[in-house]
Amino acid sequence: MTALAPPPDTHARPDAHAQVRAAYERDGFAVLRGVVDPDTIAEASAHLEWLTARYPELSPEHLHHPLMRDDAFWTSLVTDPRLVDIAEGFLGPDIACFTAHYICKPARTGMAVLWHQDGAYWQLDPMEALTVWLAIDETTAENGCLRMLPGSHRTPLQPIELRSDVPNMLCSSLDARGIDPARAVDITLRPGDVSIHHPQLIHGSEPNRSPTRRCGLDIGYIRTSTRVSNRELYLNPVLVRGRPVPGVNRYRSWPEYVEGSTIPFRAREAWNARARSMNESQQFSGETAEDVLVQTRRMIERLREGTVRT
Ligand SMILES: O=C(O)CCC(=O)C(=O)O
Repeated sequence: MTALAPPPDTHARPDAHAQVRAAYERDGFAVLRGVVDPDTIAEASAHLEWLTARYPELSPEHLHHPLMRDDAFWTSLVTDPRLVDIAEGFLGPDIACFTAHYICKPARTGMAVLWHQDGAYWQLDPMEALTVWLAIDETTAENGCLRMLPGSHRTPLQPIELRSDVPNMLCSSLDARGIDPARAVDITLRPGDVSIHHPQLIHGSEPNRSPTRRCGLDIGYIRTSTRVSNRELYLNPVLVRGRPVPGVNRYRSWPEYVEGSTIPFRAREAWNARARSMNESQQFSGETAEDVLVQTRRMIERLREGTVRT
């Protein structure tokens, strides 16, 4: 399926950052190997199973961030310094997370994600953002790994078209008539690897045709100077590092671990100390009390209607 050479790999080498940067600037994406340790990935996998058992009415491709609004494990993952360091390399020292969701494609039935540019679904001003995709499972061409079109990040944002002719997670795509799929690169990852991409990069993924699950955590980081305007769709973002810019966004506090509100992860006590210290150092706003399932269903409904940008 893949015609081009695989994406450049980077490990924790002294020149890794320069290589990642060069790949990102040239292609609009890059791959970083072995970013997150196996024990944390095993916890993320347990978290995913916990969420799917808790919300059996949701398709596992749609485990969106409202479900994890008050979830200490999830917040510990999106604020994990190994991931935030990557974001800092592109966005600078003041960073927030405005969205993150597990995209889990079950064996044999997992849906495709049609060609799209992330920025077309976001209302960010300015569009200073980076997508960080953390592999929870191994990803392969057979199980529906990400596919990127190198250099397509230089394409302006294209309109979204509703698509119901094939099962697909976003219920939409850009006009794909000019796209040659043979030019796409398969992003094959091991658990704990990360791929990053630009908000204008054209990418997608095939259905899962394999006997194994394919899951990743798809995280959107922004500079704190970027305003998140789509208030019906996004919650108050999470400040993950540095300082907020006054008057731009309101941030929600870091949730402490409470039994039953997430999985009992190993670092929960250290996390609670970190969360308390963060919450004391900032003036965070309270989050809406709306039911998390209602918020999630609204997100899915708006994807179906194609009203994600209004
Ligand atoms: O996980 C997938 O297959 C698609 C993810 C995606 O489109 C994204 O990270 O922007």
